[in-house]
Amino acid sequence: MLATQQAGESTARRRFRVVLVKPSHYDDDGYVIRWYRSPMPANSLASVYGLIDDCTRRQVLGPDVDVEILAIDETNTRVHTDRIIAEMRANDNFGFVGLVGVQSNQYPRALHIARPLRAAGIAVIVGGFHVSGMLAMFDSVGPDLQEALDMGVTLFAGEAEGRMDEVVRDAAAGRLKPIYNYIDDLPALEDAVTPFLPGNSVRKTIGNVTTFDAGRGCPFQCSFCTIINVQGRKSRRRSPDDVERILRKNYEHGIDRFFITDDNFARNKDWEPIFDRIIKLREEDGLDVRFLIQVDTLCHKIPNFVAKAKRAGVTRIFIGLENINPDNLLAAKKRQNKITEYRDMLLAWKAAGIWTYAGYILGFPNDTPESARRDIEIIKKEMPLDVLEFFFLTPLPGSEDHKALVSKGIPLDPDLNKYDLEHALTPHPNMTKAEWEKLYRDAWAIYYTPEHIERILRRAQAYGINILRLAQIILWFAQSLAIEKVHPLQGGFVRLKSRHDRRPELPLEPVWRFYPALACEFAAKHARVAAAAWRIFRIYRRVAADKLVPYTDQAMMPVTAEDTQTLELFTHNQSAREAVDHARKVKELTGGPASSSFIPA
Ligand code: B12
Ligand code: SF4
Repeated sequence: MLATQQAGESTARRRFRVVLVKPSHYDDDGYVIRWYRSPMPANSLASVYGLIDDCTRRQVLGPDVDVEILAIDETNTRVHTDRIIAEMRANDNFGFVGLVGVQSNQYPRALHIARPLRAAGIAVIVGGFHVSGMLAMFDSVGPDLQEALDMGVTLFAGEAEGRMDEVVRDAAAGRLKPIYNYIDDLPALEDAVTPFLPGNSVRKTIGNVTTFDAGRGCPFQCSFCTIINVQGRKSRRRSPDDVERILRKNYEHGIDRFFITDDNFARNKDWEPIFDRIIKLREEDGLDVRFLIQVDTLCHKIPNFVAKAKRAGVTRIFIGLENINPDNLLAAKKRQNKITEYRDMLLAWKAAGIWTYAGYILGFPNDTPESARRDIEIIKKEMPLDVLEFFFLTPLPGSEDHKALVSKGIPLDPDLNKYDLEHALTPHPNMTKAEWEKLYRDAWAIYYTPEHIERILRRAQAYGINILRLAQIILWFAQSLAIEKVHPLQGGFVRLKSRHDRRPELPLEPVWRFYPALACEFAAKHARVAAAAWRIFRIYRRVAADKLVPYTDQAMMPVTAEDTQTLELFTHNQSAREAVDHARKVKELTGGPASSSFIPA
């Protein structure tokens, strides 16, 4: 975990200590969410580590200063502020603590980590989506950013590529500014320093997977999205050479599975040269690398995109499906999501033998508990999707929705810890808060029934997908909320809790209560996981035994003109019917592929 700047011989050598912490956040009982193993290394942490490591190698503090970097991901490692203070003190506080990639839900935890450090006189810098999102959308700092400034914490908004030298030098000279704001000056990423984390950090994650961003920015305008306001709408990307460097470096260390974190890789302007380079690495140089990428619902219309993704080793895609009600999509300015394209798109990926994950947002203005339940049933029956995950519609700081609500003075939940897409935070026109929360809990159970899990596995087997691996992922997604009470994306392997790592607003539980409760919880959870795993394994065995029996169902049927009359996806409400009419008109006017192939002209 230590990167040391090697410099020439000198008796007056100094050591500049940088401690990078990627904070976690608190669960609903107030305990820090931490695991024995988290699913994968954090790209934000790797990016910032890589940038400081680069400063180190270029000796930006001069040849007489060694720079040590320690990276801590709180989702898999306990943050001991007392130890950080002791080590910094032993070094005359020559260094800083960077709170890295801090999301809104992690901001309260980040400030709790910062407070004792600041009291000990240690320089602290906080960066990430909360600071960037707030400074992107508002002219003045709100109360939460002000709280950090009052503590003497430095805020960093925007991206650090090309800016880290200044920050490191200012920190070393003891003259950090209160705010570094680069939000309106986003750096190019070609030849930018690539993300990197040392082996000790990576080993605290499950398996041989890591993350990197091949690009940033998305051209669309979804009103709930923070990315476009923080990372912009223009595609900025790493070069194919950069991507090859990242892949080779990881491959040498046994890491061959990657989550490319671009929010929309289909709109990375260099998706094709990047895929071409990866195809070369796989087909000519023998690197068996595989990928999960995020794409939009029109990606299948980009010539060659799906075919090259397949050859480049993409085995899974994540799609922001969000909703099947066109009124809701329109309300969220998600105009690129056309329900008339959904089946075409999913079938294109399926034909390539690629798994599909999709996100579904609950709580759009037209949703009611009944309509959302019906929509999930329609998806199960008519769309060949593997993994579906649910979120609350959330006004995330940095989004247009958040800004609009704040400007209108609509009451928002003041607890940033809840801005994790897993809480109901605003009043809803058609649901009480309790109904909305119940809908969120029910949605997982409605989708992941034993019958539907069997159907997903049968479909996958028919498309030649590895169903044992898929069954494991289904176990994770189906049980995470029920057993661990967190979204699967926040999950990990074996939950760890420390009595002292509780929100300061909540009381410290006595030893006699905390530890017995923890032991019971541990035993009960693992019994439930074992039972759920056994149930899913039995389904898997049943499906695997029928390997040679042909399987098909409604969702797998090729798209036809009759679909518009027969499928509930297109007939379940007025706005769905109107979307079909609209697609038909576009096809008549353009005579071409502006809408789905199944709409008769
Ligand atoms: C990959 C990813 C994940 C992965 C994480 C994998 C991984 N470990 O990397 C997974 C799928 C697990 C995940 C989960 C979640 N995520 Co996420 N995720 C992302 C995504 C797509 C990319 C993150 C990234 O790598 N960005 C690129 C880095 C380089 O950017 P950055 O973090 O801003 O860092 C730069 C600057 O901010 C600055 N900087 C940052 N820190 C520091 C520190 C210092 C000292 C300095 C000088 C500079 C600096 O320099 C960096 C380099 O330029 C982002 C969207 C996005 N485009 O960023 C969402 C995003 C960060 N996630 C988000 C959310 C809400 C979540 C979840 C809460 C969802 C859920 N309920 O499960 C969980 C939380 C889990 C957790 N413990 O973090 C939101 C946060 C929004 C907000 N305002 O808070 C985002 C923005 C997406 C969205 N919906 O808007 N996520
Ligand atoms: S498609 Fe995704 S990344 Fe792009 S604007 Fe919409 S939500 Fe944001």
